[in-house]
Amino acid sequence: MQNYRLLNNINYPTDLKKLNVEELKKLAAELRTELIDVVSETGGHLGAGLGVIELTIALHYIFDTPKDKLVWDVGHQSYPHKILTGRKNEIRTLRQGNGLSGFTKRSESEYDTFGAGHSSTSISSSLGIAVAKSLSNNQNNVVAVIGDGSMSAGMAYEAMNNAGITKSKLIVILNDNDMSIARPVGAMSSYLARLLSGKIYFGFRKAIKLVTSSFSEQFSNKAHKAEDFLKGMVTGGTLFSELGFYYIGPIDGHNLEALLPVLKNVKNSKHKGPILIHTITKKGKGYEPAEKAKDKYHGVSKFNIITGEQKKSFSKIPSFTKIFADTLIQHAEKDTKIIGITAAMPSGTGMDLFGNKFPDRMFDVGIAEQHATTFAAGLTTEGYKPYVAIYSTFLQRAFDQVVHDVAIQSLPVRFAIDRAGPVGADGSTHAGSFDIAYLTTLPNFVVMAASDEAELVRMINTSTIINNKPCSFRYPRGNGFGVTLPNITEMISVGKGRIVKEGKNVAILSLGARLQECLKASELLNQKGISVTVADMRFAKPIDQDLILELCLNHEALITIEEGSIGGFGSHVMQFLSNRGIFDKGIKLRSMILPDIFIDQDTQENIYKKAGLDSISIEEKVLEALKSNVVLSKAKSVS
Ligand SMILES: Cc1ncc(C[n+]2csc(CCOP(=O)(O)OP(=O)(O)O)c2C)c(N)n1
Repeated sequence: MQNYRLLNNINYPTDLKKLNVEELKKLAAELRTELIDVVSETGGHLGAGLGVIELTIALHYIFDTPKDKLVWDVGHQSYPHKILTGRKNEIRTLRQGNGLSGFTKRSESEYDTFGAGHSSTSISSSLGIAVAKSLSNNQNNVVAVIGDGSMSAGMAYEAMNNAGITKSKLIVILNDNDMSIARPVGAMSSYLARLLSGKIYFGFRKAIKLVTSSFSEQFSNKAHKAEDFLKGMVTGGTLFSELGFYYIGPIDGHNLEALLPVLKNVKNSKHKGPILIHTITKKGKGYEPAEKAKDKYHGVSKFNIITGEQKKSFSKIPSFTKIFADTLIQHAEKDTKIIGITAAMPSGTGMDLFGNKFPDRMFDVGIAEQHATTFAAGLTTEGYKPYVAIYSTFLQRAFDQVVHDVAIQSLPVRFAIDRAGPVGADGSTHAGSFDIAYLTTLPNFVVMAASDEAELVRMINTSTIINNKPCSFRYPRGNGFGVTLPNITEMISVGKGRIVKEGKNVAILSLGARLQECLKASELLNQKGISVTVADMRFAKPIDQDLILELCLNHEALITIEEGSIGGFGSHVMQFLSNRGIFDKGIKLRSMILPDIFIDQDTQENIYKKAGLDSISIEEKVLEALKSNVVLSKAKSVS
């Protein structure tokens, strides 16, 4: 850490409280410099944190954290909060193995009131905390900070709808930077923009000084005058007011002189019910390359502070995401019924590329995975072919929509499941661990997993002709393996796997992108005189029963492997074999899956090792399986 005049002496919020406003402003500058310096080394989320520097300082200055509860939505903007709450010296371990999480995490600090990673949970969790405090007559405040992008998700409205009728005091800060990861979309974002239209905002900035001196007293006396005054100035706050919130704003979220008195008054008020403070901030504030960037430096790799240039590991091999987008574009050129859908992740899913080509056929629905799914289901009923491109972890949000709106009606929604399996630095909240398990339980579904980018293309091709039921294909985060891509006419047979390497002793049934590791393991085993068959099973549903039976009959041991939790491909294979009575014949079966724990952030490679899904672990599993039989027969002979 650099030598900072103020920050060096700040370890906890109590240290902040010794400073005056001028010093807080200087501290904000130091904190900003430190944040830029840290993220230039670690990579991670930068723009959002830069936008809440003043807000973070103001909140910890005014409120009595951790007794007063502060809940950050998503948690990607919490790095400055971490620096001010006892984690300054560990901040450079962000997003690394055994280091700090890139999101808020209860086990990491008592200042992290509620863990996050997925968006739009903060109002619900804070309301729960606020109601609990009321029930136990605890007077401490509860503050949720939620971005305008995260306000696009249904959960935020469910929570506001409920908060509006409770008598518990809850403070919600709407951090409005007019950005999600990309530009925010939808009617809510237009509404917020209207609230800001020019003179109201600037008028308020000046007026706030006038208001706040008398505001405190009036506010605590139910604030009639102040409320009327504010409402008169900002008629646009009606939506929140109608929902039962006491609306205050918009306020310049970078102006400590405006923020501090408002927060103080709200803190001290005896208002019963929810209060919404609408702050306006700038994503990337104070760092020119971030302010100028299209995504405002939402998530960055390590970068050069002077130039802002990010140190992206250069690879000639395109990512799975890019190959998905390119392939879908090729199909969409021929088939005008193909539609692309993303839930606020246009660049992450490659849907931005699709949208550039087909602006009328790409829909960014906001952070609304549930809606994305049912919206797609609706499109299919009119003969369209929607592709919902979504990260595995975020599809979890839409499980009921997948079951109720898609699978039960057997509607041909295509799910392109990106970031399947371990994702690395984003940690357990973002790991794509469960999609195989939850999708394969559903009747009607075709569930595919690509072993490499060529297979991904074949699966996309095949999905275009699955017209009477839903299907999904999953692929991992990162670059492909550099294999030659097939033509977009090349299909695969539904429910059929393929043998990649033939052997005699052991069969490894691989589902998805661990195939290369299986092949490596087979080489290692060959050196030990064990001959291995490796199959790329392609389908988790329907499983290739014929191939599985055949491999069972011809091999001493059979190992399944997938980048997913229990309940997935391996479980289905075991279920099938047990029903066929295969266990009675003494075949040695093993399944390799993600372990039954949430694995914290680390490099993808380390996570594979920890999960036991790398080539060495596969080799060990095979040896153990073969040996176990020896142990078993020994035990038998002894008895
Ligand atoms: C359920 C869910 N979907 C998608 C995301 C990916 N995501 C992370 S931050 C973000 C944008 C949030 O925008 P906003 O709340 O305005 O915060 P800002 O980054 O602009 O400060 C998105 C879409 C997520 N975290 N959770």
